[in-house]
Order: sequence, then C-alpha cells, then structure tokens
Amino acid sequence: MWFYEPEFRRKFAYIILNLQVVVVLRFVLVLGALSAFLSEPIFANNLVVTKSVRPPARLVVGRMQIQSLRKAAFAAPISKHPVSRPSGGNVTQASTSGNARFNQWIKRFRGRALARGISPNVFDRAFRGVKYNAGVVAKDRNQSEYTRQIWDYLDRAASPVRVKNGKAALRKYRSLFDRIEKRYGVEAEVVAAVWGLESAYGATRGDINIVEALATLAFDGRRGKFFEQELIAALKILQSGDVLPRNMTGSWAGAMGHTQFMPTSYLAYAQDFTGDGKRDIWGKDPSDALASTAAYLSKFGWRKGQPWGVEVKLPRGFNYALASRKILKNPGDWGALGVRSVKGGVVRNYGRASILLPAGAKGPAFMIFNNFAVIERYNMADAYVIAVGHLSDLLRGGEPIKASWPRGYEPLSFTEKKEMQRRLTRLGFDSDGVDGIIGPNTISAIRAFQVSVGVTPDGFPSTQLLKLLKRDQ
Ligand SMILES: [Ca+2]
Repeated sequence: MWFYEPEFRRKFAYIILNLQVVVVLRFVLVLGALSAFLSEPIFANNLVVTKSVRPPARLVVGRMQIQSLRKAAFAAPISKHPVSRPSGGNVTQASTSGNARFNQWIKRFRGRALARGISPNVFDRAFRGVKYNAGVVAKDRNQSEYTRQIWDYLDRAASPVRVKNGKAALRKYRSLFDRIEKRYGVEAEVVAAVWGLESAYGATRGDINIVEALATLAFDGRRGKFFEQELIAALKILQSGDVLPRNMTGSWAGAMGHTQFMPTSYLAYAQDFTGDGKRDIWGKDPSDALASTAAYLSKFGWRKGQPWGVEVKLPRGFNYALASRKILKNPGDWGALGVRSVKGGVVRNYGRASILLPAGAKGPAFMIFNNFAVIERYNMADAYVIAVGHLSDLLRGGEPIKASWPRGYEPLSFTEKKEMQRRLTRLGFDSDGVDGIIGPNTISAIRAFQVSVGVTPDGFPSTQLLKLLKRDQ
C-alpha cells in the first residue's frame, strides 16, 4: 500500500508536525494580542509618531508629528503591539556600542543645557543612573509602519469597558470635574474622554524615566532636535521643583502623566489646580492634570456647548467633493443640500461646519465643528479626535454611531499603499511622494482618479481602488 511507503510516511509526519506548529504559534499570537489588548492603554506606546502631538504635550509630540500625523488620515494612531513586531535584535546590539557614545553625547549636551539656564546640580541629579534605552529606540523605529483601521481603533477607544470606567471616574471626581468645567469652560465628559484615552483614567500613566527616554531619542537622532528641545523642557520642569526626578515618568516618547503632556506643553499649559504650589500631573491625584487638559483645550478655542461633530446622513446624489475640511457651511446651508442628522432633522446651528467621511463614502458621515479642530491640537489623527468626541458623547449618555463602518474593506498593507501611490502618480494623479502614508495629497489624488474613472470620489484607499488602478495600467 502506498500509505506504508516510508517516503510517504515521512512526508506525512512532516506535514502534520508543521500544522501543529502553526496552530501553536497562532495560539501564542492570539494570547499575546489578547493580553496586550487587555493591559495596554490606547496610546501608551505610540505616539503618534504617526499621528499626534503638539508643542503641547502629547500634544507636543503632536506638533512635531503634525506633518506625518496629517498624513495618516484614515489609519488610527496606534502602533501594533510589540508582541507582533519583529524583535529588535540589532537594536540591542547597537546599544552596547551605543552606550559609550551616548555618554559622550550627554557630556556635550550638558554644555548646551547649562547654556540654556539649567543648573549643573539639576542636570547631574536628573542624569544620575540614566542609560541608553534601547527599548525606546525600538518603539520609535517600529511604529510608523503599523496602522489600524479607524473602526478597530474606535472599537477599543470607546469600548464598553472604557465607557463604564469613564462613568465611574466622573462619579468619583464629580465635584472636581464640575469645578474644572466652571473655571475653563470645557465639559467634564470631554476632559474625562481625553483622560480615558491617554491613560485609561490614570491607570497607565507610564513608568519610563522621562529624562532617559528623551535623552535616548535626542541622541538617536531621528527627530533629535525635537526631542532635545523636549529634554531641555523636562530639565526646566525639574529645576522648577514641581516634581522629583524619580517621579517624572511617562511613556516612551516623553508624554507624561494622566493626560500625557509633553514637557514643552507642560511648561506652557500645566495648571496647579490644587493650589499647593506644584503642578503635579504625575501623582495619583488627577486634579492638576485634568485642569491642565481643560486649560489646554480652552486655550485653543474650545466652545462650551458646541459638539465636536454630529453624525449625519447624506442625500442620494450628494456631491462628495463637498466633503472636505476646506469647505465650511452653516448647518442650515448643509440642510438645504439635503444633509440631515441621523434622527432626521436639519442639524442645529452650532456654527460653521465641514462634512467628514473618515472611512469614505461607505462609512459614517459627520458634520464637524470648530471643537473638532481644538481636539486635533491634542492629536491630529481623525480617529483620535472622533474617539475623544464619541467617547465623551457616550459618557454623557449619547447614542452609538449609527452607520456601519466598511469593515469588509480589505485594508491595504503598507506596501500596497505605496503601490497605490506609485500607480496614481504614474497616471498623472500626484500623491506627492510614495511613502505609504495616506495624507491630504494622496486623498486628493485618489479623488481625482475616482472622478476620472466614474466611481464615487470618496478618496478612500481600498483594495477595490487598487484593483481599479491595476486595471488601468
Ligand atoms: Ca497642585
């Protein structure tokens, strides 16, 4: 019998063994992803490098990242969890030789810091025990290529658990939130939503030594100037006496405390709401951090009572070219074009608004107001802003998003996004570079291409679109 042939049996055993290995590997991956999902704050490890930060805190990261952040229109601002990344073997190697060079760098940086007014004593205490942190560099290098679809991001950002914990936090700190709302004019639920996204309501504020993280990133050189500026700001914070070096901890990219302020944002906007003379955004008590976030949003023009956005229904035959951040109209004028709230009426006049289709024509549509742009000062990613806004709505007892997301869309891989950009550009629809990041130029190029082939010009980079591009070349 053929089955008893030794050759066949060897092969058969080999195949079975391989199948078992695949099953075990999958199980390990699923377990890893699950534990990451359960334990990780939504932003702790990223930073949005890709999508966010301002001079202001995470914010700050935001500014520096604004360029790339703006590009990441559809993808959510989360990097994949480390378990699914390749391990950084070469990074570890580099760190050995890197340490000597790192110490040299600190010596030179000390001169620059002292010239900026940092006292030798503060500097030396801040750098006591600081080492090159290879893990920080690995995270910085690995994040930009990983993005996730906005619906996956929102599932996690506004999960039932986050809503439940947010309502509990609002109850626990009711009087604090009320006082903050009164002083800064930012609704409690909005401040709570930022808190929920940035640190899971204080549960995951980050335990990395900020001086070590920023010094490593400044030394590493990719965006070195930006991180050196943040490092100087961190030293200024220490010099002011607001916090002891050992307590100045945060996430790997330098964002600190309950609402993840970057050091420069801290210097510009942090508040001492408790009145004890220290602006403490790191400790257990969230008062100063929450007030700082409200102050930050207020500073950038938050309008109390105005929604971030309202989910709407677009009429049949809607001109999708109007769904652009550059086009602002009063809700009444949108109403005249057939745009309705999901409940049916014309949207109330909260001010001028744009129509946003964060996942293209097949997903939900939102009428967004100025407060949307204010939240963007925290993090430029559409997904982040919608997450904060939607979570705040849910904390207030609002409704889930009605329209369904185009979950069936096969997301384009990083390589496919680049291929799409290459093909668009070759056809004369310039995406302004082939970098695999979907920004305004790529979206415009997609739209122009869609118009040219007679499909709905929603600017969405789907596999269907790539198929169309391939068909035409
Ligand atoms: Ca205080």
